[in-house]
This record gives sequence, C-alpha cells and structure tokens, in this order.
Amino acid sequence: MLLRGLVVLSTAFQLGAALNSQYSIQTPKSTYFPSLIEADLEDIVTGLESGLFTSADLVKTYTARIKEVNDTLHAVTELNPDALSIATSLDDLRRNGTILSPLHGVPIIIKNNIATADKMNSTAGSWSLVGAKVPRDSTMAAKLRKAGAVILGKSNLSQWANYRSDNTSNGWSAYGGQTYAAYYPKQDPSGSSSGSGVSSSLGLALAALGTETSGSILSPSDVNNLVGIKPTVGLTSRYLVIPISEHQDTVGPMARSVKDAAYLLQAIAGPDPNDNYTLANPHQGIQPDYLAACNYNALTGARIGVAWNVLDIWSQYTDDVVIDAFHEAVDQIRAAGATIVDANFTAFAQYNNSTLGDAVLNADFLVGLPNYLKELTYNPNNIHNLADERNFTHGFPLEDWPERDTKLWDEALAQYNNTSPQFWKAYQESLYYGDEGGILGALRRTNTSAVLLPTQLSPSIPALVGSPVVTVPMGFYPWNTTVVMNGFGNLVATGPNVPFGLSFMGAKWSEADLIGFAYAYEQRTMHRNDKQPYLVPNVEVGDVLGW
Ligand SMILES: *[C@@H]1O[C@H](CO)[C@@H](O)[C@H](O)[C@H]1NC(C)=O
Ligand SMILES: *[C@@H]1O[C@H](CO)[C@@H](O)[C@H](O)[C@H]1NC(C)=O
Ligand SMILES: *[C@@H]1O[C@H](CO)[C@@H](O)[C@H](O)[C@H]1NC(C)=O
Ligand SMILES: *[C@@H]1O[C@H](CO)[C@@H](O)[C@H](O)[C@H]1NC(C)=O
Ligand SMILES: *[C@@H]1O[C@H](CO)[C@@H](O)[C@H](O)[C@H]1NC(C)=O
Ligand SMILES: *[C@@H]1O[C@H](CO)[C@@H](O)[C@H](O)[C@H]1NC(C)=O
Ligand SMILES: *[C@@H]1O[C@H](CO)[C@@H](O)[C@H](O)[C@H]1NC(C)=O
Ligand SMILES: *[C@@H]1O[C@H](CO)[C@@H](O)[C@H](O)[C@H]1NC(C)=O
Ligand SMILES: *[C@@H]1O[C@H](CO)[C@@H](O)[C@H](O)[C@H]1NC(C)=O
Ligand SMILES: *[C@@H]1O[C@H](CO)[C@@H](O)[C@H](O)[C@H]1NC(C)=O
Ligand SMILES: *[C@@H]1O[C@H](CO)[C@@H](O)[C@H](O)[C@H]1NC(C)=O
Ligand SMILES: CC(=O)N[C@H]1CO[C@H](CO)[C@@H](O)[C@@H]1O
Repeated sequence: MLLRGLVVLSTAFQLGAALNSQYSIQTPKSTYFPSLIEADLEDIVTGLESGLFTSADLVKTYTARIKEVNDTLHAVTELNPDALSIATSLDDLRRNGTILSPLHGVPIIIKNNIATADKMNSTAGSWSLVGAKVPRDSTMAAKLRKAGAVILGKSNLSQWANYRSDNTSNGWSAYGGQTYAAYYPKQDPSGSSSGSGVSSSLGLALAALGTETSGSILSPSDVNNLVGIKPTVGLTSRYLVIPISEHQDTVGPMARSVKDAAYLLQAIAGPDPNDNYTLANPHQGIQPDYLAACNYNALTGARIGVAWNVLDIWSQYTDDVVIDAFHEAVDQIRAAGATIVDANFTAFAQYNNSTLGDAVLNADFLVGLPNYLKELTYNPNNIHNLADERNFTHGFPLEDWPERDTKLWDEALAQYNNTSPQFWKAYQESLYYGDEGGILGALRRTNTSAVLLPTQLSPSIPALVGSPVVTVPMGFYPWNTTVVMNGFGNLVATGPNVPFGLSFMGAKWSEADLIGFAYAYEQRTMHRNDKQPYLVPNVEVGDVLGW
C-alpha cells in the first residue's frame, strides 16, 4: 500500500491557500481496511474477527503512528512496554473463543493522571511523581483491562490538569513538554486532556480517556474535532485518579464518533466502593445501554433548550463563525423533529460577576491531594501535601518555575479546606449558579431533555453541579481566519482550520439521552469529515502486515 512522508505545510500562506481550495489530505486507503484515522470500533472488531489482523498488529501499527508524529506534537508521554505481550495474550484468548467485550484487544490511550500499577508512570505531568508507585490500578484502568482493552500509553496533559498556574500554556507539563494539536501548526490543543485529544483525533489509538473538572474533556474535544463525553460526577470512578476536586472531577471518553465514545463509556461506567460518589448512581445494577441509545431518530419529539443569554453575556468569548454554525445546528436539530425552546441560565449574569473564583476547587485540592498521595506505595520525593508539592516545584528546575508560576496553589494554601465551616457557603453559592440559576433549573423550568450551547461556552456551569455534557464536531474556522496567539504567546489559539463543537447539556445521569441526541445530530451532519489535520501519521495496518 501507499507509504508517504508526513505532509507538513510550512507556512500559513501555503496552508491558507490549500484550505481555500478545499484542500484535503487523502488518507492512505487500503483495499482491505480503512485508515486508522477513520476506522471506528466496529471496523476494528470486524478486522479482528475476520482474522485480517491481530491485536498485536494493531499495537505495532498504533505505536508506529505515535512515533511518527510525537516529535512534532508530543501527545504521548510514554508507551506501555507490556502492550505487545498483553495484546498477544488477548489474541490467544480470542482464538480460544473468549471475547471479553467489544473492546477486546483494542488499544486505548489514557491521560497521565489516571494511575496504573504497571511500568508506566502516573504523574499528572510533574517530576515529583515520576517513579511513584500505586498499590493497584485505578478503577478506570482496571475496568479497561477487564473489558480486554490494551492500555497502549499515557497522554500528555496540561500539568496538574491545569491546576497550578494561569501563567502557562494548555498541553504543557514539565514531564511531558508542550503538546500541539494537528489542525494548524503550533495549534493550542486546549486542555487539560490535551494529549488524549490529539491522540484520539489522529488515530494514535482507537480513542482515549480524559478527565474533567471544568472543561478538560470538552474543550480539547472541541478543538481536536472529537466527540467528548463529560459524564455525571459519580458515573465513572475517580479512585486513583490524581485529583483536583471531589465535587467536580470526572473521567470520560474522547473519540472520533459518538458510537465509539458510547462503547468506551459502557466499559468504564458504574459504581465502585472505592469512590463513594459513584454510589449515588441510580443504576446500581445494570447500567443503561449507551449503544442502544445511538438512535438516528432520538431527536424526534424531543424538547431541546437553548441558553441564549449565555451567548449574549459571553459574546466576547466566541466568534461570529461559531455563532453562525450554532444557529445552523439549532435549525438542523429542529428539522430532525425536536421542539426548540429558550432555556436561559437565570443566574448567569450574577455568576459572571461573582468573586467566587476557585474557592471550591482550592478547598477540595487541599484535602484530595494528600488523600491520593497517602495511597502511594512508593513516594520518591516524599510529597505528602500541597505545601510539599509547591516546595518541590519551586526547587526543581525542570518544573519551569518561576517562568510558570504556582499562583493557584499559592491561593489554595492561603485558603480554608473543604472540612472548614466556610466551605459550605462557597459550595452552596457554586451550586446555585449551576442548579437553580444554571443548567438544572433551566431543564426543570422548560421541561427540556437537553440544552444546547457552542462547546466554547458550555463547560463552566455544568462543572459546578457535576452534570453531564456531550460535545460533537460542529464546524471549523475558515481559511482566512486571523491567527490569534494564546496568552502565554507560544500557541495558535484561533486560526484557519481549527475545529469547534456543539454541546448537549443534560440532567445528572442522563448520558443515554444525550448520547442519543448527539448521535442523531452527528449522523445528519458528519462535520468531523469536513476538514483534515495538517499533519497525519501514515503507517497503517497494511504496512505492518506487508499488504
Ligand atoms: C516523544 O517525543 C519525545 C521528544 O522527541 C521523546 O523524548 C519521547 O520518548 C517520545 N515518546 C514516545 C512515546 O515516543
Ligand atoms: C486455550 O484453550 C486450550 C484448550 O482448552 C487451553 O489448553 C489453553 O490454555 C487455552 N489458552 C488460553 C490462553 O486460554
Ligand atoms: C517511568 O519513569 C522512570 C523514571 O524516570 C523511567 O525509567 C521509565 O522508563 C518510565 N516508564 C515508562 C514506561 O516510560
Ligand atoms: C467517602 O469515601 C472517603 C474516602 O474513601 C471517606 O473518607 C469518606 O468517609 C466517605 N464518605 C462517606 C459519606 O461515606
Ligand atoms: C433568553 O435570553 C435571550 C437573550 O438574552 C432573550 O432574548 C430571551 O427573551 C430570553 N428568553 C426567555 C424565555 O426569557
Ligand atoms: C461579565 O464579567 C465581566 C468581568 O468579569 C464584565 O466586564 C462584564 O460586564 C460582565 N458581563 C455582564 C453581562 O455582566
Ligand atoms: C454585572 O456587572 C456589570 C458591570 O460590570 C453590571 O452592568 C451588571 O448589572 C452586573 N450584573 C449583575 C447581575 O450583577
Ligand atoms: C483542613 O483544615 C483544618 C482546619 O480548618 C485542619 O485541621 C485540617 O488538618 C485540614 N485538612 C487537611 C487535609 O489539610
Ligand atoms: C524544599 O525543597 C528542597 C529541595 O528543593 C528541600 O531541600 C527542602 O527540604 C524542602 N523543604 C521542605 C520544608 O520540604
Ligand atoms: C507570565 O510569565 C511571563 C514570563 O515570565 C511574564 O512576562 C508575565 O508577566 C507573567 N504574567 C503574569 C500574569 O504573571
Ligand atoms: C473570509 O472570506 C469570506 C468569504 O469566503 C468572507 O465573507 C469573510 O469576510 C472573510 N473573513 C475575513 C476575516 O477576512
Ligand atoms: C516522557 C516523554 O516522552 N517526554 C517527552 C515529551 O516531549 C518532550 C518534548 O516536548 C520531551 O522533551 C520529553 O522527553
């Protein structure tokens, strides 16, 4: 089959001209199998079941793809040295007729704050945790393995899930370097699940897991042309995930299609005695069938809201091209049979003016970090709490301090923690903006099943109450978009060809409904295919097998 060098367009002018002429890179096509940037889980399963390739072949191919783009994009911080032998064992099981789940033998990448008890490091991107050992796998890693998935590697992230400094760049960690997204040279990958977004988007694995406290799955899915599911807090276990906030943290899939994201969610959802927030899950026995939820007609007869006042109040945080695409999406959802109603967030102006800041996250981190560190069976730098961590970061040159400060920690260390009486007031104010004055109140008052916003504006309110959001590709910035750099000055925050998405926000535990709506919208629009990254890996299964 076709082997080609990397297609890298060196100047913005060339890129602009190329995009203007409907430029699209032809992904290598095999007579036998679609390119791994396009293949979905069902394609992969067909390939495995028909004996076209093995799981070991997939591991070799994805590894080669990671190596092709890693020097430019730094999306993957480390590979699992045991991935090939794990895949070989899963191939043996398959030959014997044992199939653990649809993910059997399928490579998945996970964010570097989801701990594994194997040869890989679990660092949140900090040198302080390189070499640290956990007593067992995180529940997320254990569930992936139980489903037969191959944990192929760990992805780079905004360090500490973006909870250290405002004076830094998305996708940068001291341990992993700077991640870039692939739709424009030096593109801001957003964060904090930056490497998960880039890996999934380019087919460096079937898909990836990210984590979200406020926007960290949704936002990198937005700019990497992905479907991202930010589950209800408590749907997926946070046990042995390096925390920020017990009230807001959640783990979810980032995939190239709604169905693939649904398959992954099916594997990782469910109660876990080691994370008592998961015991609030109303489905304690059998979980909803997220695959069956992928219904082309899901929007027919649905009542769907739009939080127009959020668009008005935050108009400076988005662009006309996104607003125009959003109006078109609302029309398409109406045309798919939904009734569209206003569903404003009544306290949004008050939220926008509030001085609450990070009070809840600060208070949670002060307690959650020591609780995580307590679990370590080897703690190479004797870090036991946030004060130790700040001291380490200030004293370790690779941590890039003071160039990148520790302002968020400085604030947290000056604040009360979540066992303090003061915490309750801040937490109740936060809940008000998310519940009665935010998404949950809007859903109740308007009797809607979901509320829509451009993903650029969707994460912050659902974050406050731990409610779910699904984002789906909605469009791209056009070729003549003016390049705007990020605040730190090293990344292209907005530019030609940069993707953006549409968010479906729902009530707690309503993931199955949101997946249905997202699928119905995705299948009618398929915006993911409108444009291609400027940089794509070329190695395909056929190259490894000599087709
Ligand atoms: C990624 O690239 C960096 C820099 O070139 C390299 O140090 C690292 O080993 C690579 N990681 C993988 C997983 O290939
Ligand atoms: C496969 O089945 C054979 C025969 O039952 C058994 O000897 C072998 O151990 C099995 N292999 C695995 C990997 O389960
Ligand atoms: C984990 O970190 C250690 C210490 O730096 C390193 O030797 C090892 O290679 C890392 N593991 C992987 C899988 O990269
Ligand atoms: C929840 O779990 C944490 C950690 O295991 C524990 O400290 C806490 O007491 C539990 N809370 C409740 C209400 O069970
Ligand atoms: C929702 O907000 C928009 C924009 O701020 C406003 O025009 C509209 O009247 C509001 N709808 C309702 C039902 O209050
Ligand atoms: C939102 O907050 C910003 C400052 O934080 C303020 O400049 C702006 O006027 C506020 N918008 C509204 C509509 O209140
Ligand atoms: C928010 O602040 C702006 C000015 O900064 C003011 O015009 C507006 O009335 C305030 N809104 C609320 C709801 O407090
Ligand atoms: C939380 O703050 C209280 C004092 O308000 C203190 O006694 C307790 O040790 C703190 N907990 C942690 C984990 O720092
Ligand atoms: C702070 O870090 C330095 C190394 O940078 C170490 O020598 C010192 O013991 C640490 N201090 C505390 C209080 O942990
Ligand atoms: C961020 O760091 C840069 C480089 O050290 C510095 O020039 C800038 O003033 C800092 N900005 C803030 C807001 O601290
Ligand atoms: C980009 O081109 C379109 C026509 O293709 C035009 O409507 C739009 O104003 C242009 N935008 C900029 C920023 O030049
Ligand atoms: C662990 C790892 O592979 N880190 C690499 C990530 O990318 C940076 C470059 O930005 C390298 O310097 C690191 O070695």
